[in-house]
Amino acid sequence: MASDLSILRDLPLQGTLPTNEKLLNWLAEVVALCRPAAIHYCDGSPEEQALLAQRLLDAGTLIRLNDDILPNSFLARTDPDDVARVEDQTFICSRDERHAGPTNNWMDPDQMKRILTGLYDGSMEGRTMYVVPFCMGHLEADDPKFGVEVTDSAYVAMSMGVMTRMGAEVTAALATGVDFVPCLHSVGMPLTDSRADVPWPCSDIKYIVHFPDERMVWSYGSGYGGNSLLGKKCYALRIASVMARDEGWLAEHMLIIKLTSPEGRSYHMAAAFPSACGKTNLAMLEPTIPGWKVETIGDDIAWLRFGDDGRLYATNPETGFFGVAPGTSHSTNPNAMRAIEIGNSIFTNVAETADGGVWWEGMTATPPGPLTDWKGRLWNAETGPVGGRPGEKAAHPNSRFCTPIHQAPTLAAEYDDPRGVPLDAIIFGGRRENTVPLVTQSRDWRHGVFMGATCSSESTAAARGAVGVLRRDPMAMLPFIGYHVADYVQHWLDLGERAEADKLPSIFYVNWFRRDADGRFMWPGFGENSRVLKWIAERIDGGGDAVETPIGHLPAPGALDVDGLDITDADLAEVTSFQEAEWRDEVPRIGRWFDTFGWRLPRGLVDELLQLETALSGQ
Ligand code: GTP
Ligand code: SPV
Ligand code: MN
Repeated sequence: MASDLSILRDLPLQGTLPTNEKLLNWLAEVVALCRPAAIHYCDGSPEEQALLAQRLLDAGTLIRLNDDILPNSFLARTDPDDVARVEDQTFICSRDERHAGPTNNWMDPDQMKRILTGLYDGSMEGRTMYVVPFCMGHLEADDPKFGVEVTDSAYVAMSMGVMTRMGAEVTAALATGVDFVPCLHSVGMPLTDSRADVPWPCSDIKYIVHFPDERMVWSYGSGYGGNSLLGKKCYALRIASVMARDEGWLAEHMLIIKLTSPEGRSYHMAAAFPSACGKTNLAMLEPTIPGWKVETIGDDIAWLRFGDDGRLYATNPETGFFGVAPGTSHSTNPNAMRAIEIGNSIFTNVAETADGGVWWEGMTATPPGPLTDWKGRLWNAETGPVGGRPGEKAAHPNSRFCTPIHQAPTLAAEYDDPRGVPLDAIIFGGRRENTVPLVTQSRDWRHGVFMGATCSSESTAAARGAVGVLRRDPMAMLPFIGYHVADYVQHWLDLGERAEADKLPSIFYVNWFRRDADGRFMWPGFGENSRVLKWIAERIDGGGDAVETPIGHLPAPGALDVDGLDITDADLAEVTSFQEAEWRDEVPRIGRWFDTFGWRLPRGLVDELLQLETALSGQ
């Protein structure tokens, strides 16, 4: 049904409306439903970013940081209940419930639309509706993936300007009639009857909803990160994973790096670790071993497609970092600190120093004097927040920096190549205090897919809920697969079957997080992880000594370069070894995990589990 477009012309408009008919009709529908007071069609210019910042400063959403310390940078403090992704309120509303599978929340799409239409009714009253045209990946890609986010949050519009290719170039492409994914977002706090605004508007009711059959996203009630920057997890992972299933590629929660050896040989690697488990850190790693170099291509999302040469190529669809702040320091991730210090960043829920800088736990051993904590309270290291509980952290554990990727001193030239980079290795990882060794190489693609499918991690602050609870996180995609988990793993297996085996990347499994009896991390991690990357590179070239175990190939004693590393022989032996007793406990846990897949459980996974059981019983 054609909408009445006059409803668009009747509103105050900043910018120029596009000519794409589907877009105009959709905007008219949204305006009729949400009833915003004005429309701002974004052009993505620096002037516009400055204007959005000014509006957010006026509204009290942003605080300007000290220009001498962090030029053109801002701090947002969210509502204390809007600090992370809300997985319990995230839905995959496929027409058929079976397509959402056992790992996603599902509701009938019509029923969900009725609920959300009720919530969106007048939800933008008194607010400006921002129309954000964006492209995930390069505009010059073979098959550029366009989206338009409509949002009543200037913070979201501004952040999308950092995280995506946003604005006039996309509008020009839309004018040629290309399709796009409609992404509707409202914070769910209308300013009805001139009700006063608050610095961080949001709603107690939150829904992050995907309609995979229609390729559409509706988000309501949250202004935070993955809940509201809809190009990121909602489009580039959940919707894109469905596109990828249908089109024969992979949309993954992976970083991408280029590793170069002292001899000048380069390797491209993609690594999937669950949220807050080290992707940004590995993506910007500063090697501790002489002569090795890591360059950054992506830190959170990778799209993998086969090239004409039969190899698997990886691109990063994003243009910014939305990185975990706590733990980021000049010693753990100096390149992230350098990127941040250039400025042009939006910080969310970090602490503020007395001179208008930022601070978070782990940045320095002690804070530089009293702070304002993420809730806006005076805070000092001895007593914690004034009026709060002692021991409360100054920065929220999921506080983040949003920074343009071009500011990374490690950015690889290949980042700008629309074809991406051919992968030599895929690395899976998780946060496990035991069981999983520092690094394991799979025997082949199917075994590697088994490693990915059984990947597990102790939960982090990146999602609302308990922290430190062990859960399976297949390919680090548990919260991001837009369809049935069994079909997703089968898709991985099928791609391997169809490819030429010698052209596929080798698959590895890493764990930086093994702990000793005192709870201390036994592996020093961060820049020292370059030692593991070196062994992986050697393995790719057919070198690097390994021992074969029931779980795959582990570095042989002495194979890992530990020259100058501060670790005891006992700790090194423990983190790099196959712990038989722990794996005897692990196998039934994997069995129970596979039980949840139901009858769609891929045969390849069953065979791998049986093979592991047999190998263990022969030990
Ligand atoms: P998302 O953006 O949520 O997807 O997370 P991410 O995978 O990019 O995680 P990130 O690199 O931001 O790391 C999360 C936390 O893990 C930070 O507090 C890091 O300091 C910490 N971390 C990263 N790498 C290591 C490591 O090698 N060892 C240890 N002990 N901690 C690490
Ligand atoms: C994650 O949680 O994996 C993130 C942060 O990268 S968010 O964008 O909020 O999803
Ligand atoms: Mn992530």
